[in-house]
Amino acid sequence: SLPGQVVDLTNCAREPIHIPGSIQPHGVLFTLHEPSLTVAQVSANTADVLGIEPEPLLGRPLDGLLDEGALGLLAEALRSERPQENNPFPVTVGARAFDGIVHRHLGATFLELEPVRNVEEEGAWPLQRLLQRAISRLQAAKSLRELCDTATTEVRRLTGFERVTVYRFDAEDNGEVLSEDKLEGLDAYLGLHYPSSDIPQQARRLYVLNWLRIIPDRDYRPAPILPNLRPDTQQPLDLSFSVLRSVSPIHVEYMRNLGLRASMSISLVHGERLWGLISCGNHSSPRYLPYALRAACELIGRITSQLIGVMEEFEKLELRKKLRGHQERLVGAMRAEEEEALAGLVKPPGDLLALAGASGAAVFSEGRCWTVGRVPSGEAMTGLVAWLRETVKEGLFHTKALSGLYPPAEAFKDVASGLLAVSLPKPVPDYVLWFRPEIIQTVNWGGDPTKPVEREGQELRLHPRRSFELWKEVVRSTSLPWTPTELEAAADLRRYAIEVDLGHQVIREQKAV
Ligand code: BLA
Repeated sequence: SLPGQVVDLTNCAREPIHIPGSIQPHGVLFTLHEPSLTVAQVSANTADVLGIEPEPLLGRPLDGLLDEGALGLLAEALRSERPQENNPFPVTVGARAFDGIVHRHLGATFLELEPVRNVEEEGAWPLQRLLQRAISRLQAAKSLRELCDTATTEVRRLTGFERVTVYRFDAEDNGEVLSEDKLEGLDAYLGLHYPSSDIPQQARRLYVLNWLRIIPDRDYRPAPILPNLRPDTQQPLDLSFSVLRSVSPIHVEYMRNLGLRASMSISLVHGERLWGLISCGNHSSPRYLPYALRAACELIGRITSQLIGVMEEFEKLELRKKLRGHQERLVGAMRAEEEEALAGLVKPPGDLLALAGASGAAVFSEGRCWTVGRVPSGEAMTGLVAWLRETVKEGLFHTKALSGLYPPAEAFKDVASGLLAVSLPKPVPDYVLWFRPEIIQTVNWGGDPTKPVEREGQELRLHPRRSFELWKEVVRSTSLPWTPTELEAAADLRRYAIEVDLGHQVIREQKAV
């Protein structure tokens, strides 16, 4: 937690989660001086895990503590630029077997030891065959949805977690559960939305650097690091890449309220951005996964991330192709008009709405108005057009939160929280308007948010259903955003409309002569 300060819901984003000063106690952590490999810092739980008190270890060399083989492997790993590429390596201390996990960060050398556990679910092995199968299935996916569904089922098969989901973050970092694979009988989270505050910014930044974190048992007692500050720098030890890093107490409270005993999440990264998470949870019991299995999950995360980029590009191209079809029919219809080109836009059924993914549209031309789909009342639209003529000078205007700019729109947010408008340069400009309803009415309620919540009050303050309510507040009077592809299609239509209109004008002038 923050030195001298209580972390609460208002200062989450300031909690320095990379320097908690402690670890989760299912393993032990050492930092080492190089090249002597003497112990600089050690976690306080060595007696529980290794059977040796921590204080006497400080300043001591590792030989005599680790077996010869492990010392050799450690030294060899540390000769490389990226010692972590050698993880895990076998270590024995006394008669106990451990996974040795090494890395360097900011001038500190870390050695973490996790006890080798007998994996009770033998079904999780053999790892290589499962991984092969997962990767070929991911690569065979034909859409973003199929890719995410495959990632959830394959990670669940590999890890045995009771629930695995893919969360996707939108442009504002609000999350949506896109895919889910779970034990029968658990509440469904599929389709539920969460506000960005559920995963604060510093955690997102960390998750872009370190792609996997696991909390095997939420009810752990953190083991402090001794001494608390690095002997060489007198600074807190940065645990960004430690596999045992102690997690935020706020997040632990969240898990408790969720009835979640263990969790693990794998980053999905697109460019420099946290695109989403493969999020795993266990309700009924703690869940320890060996390093090798976590590394396999991380690999699935990396391949999925790569394929997400490919799928999104592909889906954008497909959409563009589809929009071009709508555009061609609309331009044809405008050309076919004798008088007002714009009147043609409402003739081919569906095309005008589909062009912008809108639920309603209106065409204002020479003082007349045509509409398709769900639109505000005539009076409301007249007011809106008057406001546009007054305030908006660009040829293309769009917003996903109209009432924030034009307060009267609050009255018709059900129909038009989002507005996309193109104007045609005339003495009195003509308009084509597209409308989108408030987002709340367009999301798919996979998780049935109308279901009554069992617990009330304090207990619920960090509950996902509470988050869902919060998210609904965040997105009040807001529509889904207009995508760059849709905006491009509207701008293209505007150019064609001007062109066709000019053609009509020339014909009219010729007739007049
Ligand atoms: C981290 N929050 C997380 C993580 C998830 C969530 C998946 C990643 C860590 C992990 O794998 O457990 C959110 N988990 C969810 C959601 C669901 C779920 C939405 O299962 C839905 C079903 N969290 C809050 C608030 C704060 C907060 C209000 O809800 C801050 C005030 C903090 N969440 C928080 C912090 C972390 C976190 C600090 C980082 C934990 C860490 O890595 O140390």
